[in-house]
Amino acid sequence: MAKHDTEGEWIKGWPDRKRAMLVEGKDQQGRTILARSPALELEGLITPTDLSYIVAQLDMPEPIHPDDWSLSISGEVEKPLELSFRDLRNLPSRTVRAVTECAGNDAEFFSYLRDEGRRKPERFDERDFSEIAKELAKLGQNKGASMSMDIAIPTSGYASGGEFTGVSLRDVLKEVGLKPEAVAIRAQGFDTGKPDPMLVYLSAGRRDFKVEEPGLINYDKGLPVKKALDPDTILAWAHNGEMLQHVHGAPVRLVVPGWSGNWWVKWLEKLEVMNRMPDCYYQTQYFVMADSPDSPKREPCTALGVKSVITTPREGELTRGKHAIRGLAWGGEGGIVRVEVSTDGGASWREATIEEPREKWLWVRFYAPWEVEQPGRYSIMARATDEHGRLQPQIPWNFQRKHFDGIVPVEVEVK
Ligand SMILES: Nc1nc2c(c(=O)[nH]1)N[C@H]1C(S)=C(S)[C@@H](COP(=O)(O)O)O[C@H]1N2
Ligand SMILES: [Mo]
Repeated sequence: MAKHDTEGEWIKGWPDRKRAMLVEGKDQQGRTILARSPALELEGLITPTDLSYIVAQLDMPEPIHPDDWSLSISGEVEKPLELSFRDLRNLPSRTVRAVTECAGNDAEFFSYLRDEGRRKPERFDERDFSEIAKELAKLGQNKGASMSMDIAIPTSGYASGGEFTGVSLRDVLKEVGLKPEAVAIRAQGFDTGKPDPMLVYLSAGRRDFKVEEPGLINYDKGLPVKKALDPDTILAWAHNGEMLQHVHGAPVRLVVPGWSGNWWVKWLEKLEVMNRMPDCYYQTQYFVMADSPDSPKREPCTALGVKSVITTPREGELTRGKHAIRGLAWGGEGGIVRVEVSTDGGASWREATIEEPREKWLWVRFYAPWEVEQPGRYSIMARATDEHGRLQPQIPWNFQRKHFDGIVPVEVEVK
């Protein structure tokens, strides 16, 4: 039995398997502001809430009681509104199952695939956050110095599968009446803070360029009207069958299936309908796609690419005989219709089975049996195709290394 699968604690009187854990990072007040999910080590399709990843870009806000909360909707509308939690819950609800993936998930693999000789990142790395915090602090003290950003901060573990319940944003926008000049909905959270340019430098892996420092801001994003009117774009108050937790944006967050996590604005307090794209920091400075910081062509990161990740076997030694190649696949523009696997480093491919159920915005599980008798080194790969015929990978190298969807070989040695 592989090490990761051995027996763990005794749970309620029965020996249990080793339990997967969230790896958390806390602020000075002890609040969790960052957490990596063990989603790739789990079974099924829905990541338990307590094992879902967490990202807060600004300061973690104080929780607010739903009775003291309201959402204002203003701007290019016929009838501005202020909705209480109760008003919102009096509207028809909708449940959406979707993958939330941070734009920076697996970013290190971009560098790995590009630079030969670079250390391979670990998808199942359980390194302590306090160690990482120390490395980050060291970088922070060296602000201004020209230094290598080549440090091994784990970038994997920022994706989870969840079930979200709320009301379609479209239904709320119907209540207020969009004016024809509406272009974007600026969604604002009640969390505030000063964005640290270090995050942009870290994300780029270099610091020889200037990053705007906007000072104290609220987290906000300007969602284009077309995506805002997709019925699966919802204002969610529930997650995995329970009321939304504070760290995930309670009382109400935006859920934007297919688009990277940064669009899923947490702790919502305001929707402002705009007649132009707003100049949000997390849309024009951070979470942008361009091939270099100086490139005049900068697009906000939107839909995720097409991605598959092998969860078994893991890198290392394997016995001869029967094995199963398994993993998860998902995409930013809808359902996965095909997954292929290779055991010869991509020289030949064969079709994997996509396991049921298959849902448009959620990941699917794939399976391919593999019988191997010949000892030696094997390079196992998977690649997915979505319902629009988009084949993995879709996302080119970009300087902030966002939306990684590349094909990462798993190297095994059959003994
Ligand atoms: N208000 C607010 N919303 C936010 C953020 C934030 O810092 N503030 N972080 C975003 C980012 S970058 C991600 S990846 C997701 C993470 O959602 P989760 O913590 O529920 O997994 O929330 C997004 N929504
Ligand atoms: Mo993110």
